[in-house]
Amino acid sequence: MIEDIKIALLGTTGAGKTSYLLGMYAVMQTGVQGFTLAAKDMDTDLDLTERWERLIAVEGEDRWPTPNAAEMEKYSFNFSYGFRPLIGFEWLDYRGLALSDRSEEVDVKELSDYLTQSQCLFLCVSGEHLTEKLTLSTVRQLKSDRMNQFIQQYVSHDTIPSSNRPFPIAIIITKYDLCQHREKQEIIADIKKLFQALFTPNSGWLVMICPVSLGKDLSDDPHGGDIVPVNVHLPIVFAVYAQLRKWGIELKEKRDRAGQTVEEMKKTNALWQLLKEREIKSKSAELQDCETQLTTVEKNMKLLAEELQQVSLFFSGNEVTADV
Ligand SMILES: Nc1nc2c(ncn2[C@@H]2O[C@H](COP(=O)(O)OP(=O)(O)OP(=O)(O)O)[C@@H](O)[C@H]2O)c(=O)[nH]1
Ligand SMILES: [Mg+2]
Repeated sequence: MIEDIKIALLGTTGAGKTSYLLGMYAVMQTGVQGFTLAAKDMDTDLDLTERWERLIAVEGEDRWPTPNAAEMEKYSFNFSYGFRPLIGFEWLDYRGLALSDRSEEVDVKELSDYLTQSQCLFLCVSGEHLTEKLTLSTVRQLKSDRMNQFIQQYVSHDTIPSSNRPFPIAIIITKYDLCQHREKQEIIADIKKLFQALFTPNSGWLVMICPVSLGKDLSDDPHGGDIVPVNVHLPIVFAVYAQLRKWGIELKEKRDRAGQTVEEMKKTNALWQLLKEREIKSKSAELQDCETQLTTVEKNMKLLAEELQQVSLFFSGNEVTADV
């Protein structure tokens, strides 16, 4: 099992971060294609479920979560296939206003620390500000410039992404019900303008653009319509896929190195080989081990990639499809 991945979510206040977390958890608790999510802590599980039930059952303003207060809420989840844990991850929910605050505020500091340690980033942009063609005020409403600044400052600080070390970012268009009257391609073009740096050649960013919504009819009345989550599982599937992909690249490099060493050892004379027998054996075992792990990684990647066929994926600015 791989170490836990940290996912950071950037989005201004009201972008729908907490609502998204609740919806995503509810859907993934039941599972999609055998993939499930469970909070590592049983009480957290109950808490998230209760808050979700309120969102479905209650009508009016009260159904929605209250805006986050200054303290950070950290969640730990297990992502499993057929109840076999594949990967664990950590999720931070915080008050979106922190995006606009000065860096000496405690939670701004905590957020930036978390960002430097994250392996995957989710950007939340709300569909309520994408109902018409992009203007200058869109940038202000979404705080997209602020998000770009956070990415530059903290995310690509220690880990500059590259072709061999891609960094995954999911741009989540929350409340998509509010802008779905527009052509999807038009919205994607707007997103690419807002976050230009993430779509530049050779930059190493692996970017998914994913519309999500908690309901189809909420556009008429967000306090009265039925809650029917759409696409909420895809960003998580993407995060796990990207992590396995990265792990696959590392395993291949390790395998190739071990393979080369074994080849070289076998080229030496017989006496030397006899002396080095144990070393050759252990290297061969390492090689075998890499192959086995790689097979498992690729099998899981294939399952996840199937789910990702319907979303727009870009690597260093080029549109790509999820493959193994
Ligand atoms: N139409 C529609 N409205 C939504 C949807 N999801 C959330 N909302 C609305 O967006 C509001 C804000 O959502 P939150 O999840 O509290 O936003 P947040 O990003 O957590 O905000 P902070 O905690 O202040 O950072 C909610 O009160 C709802 O009115 C959705 O899928 N569709
Ligand atoms: Mg919130």
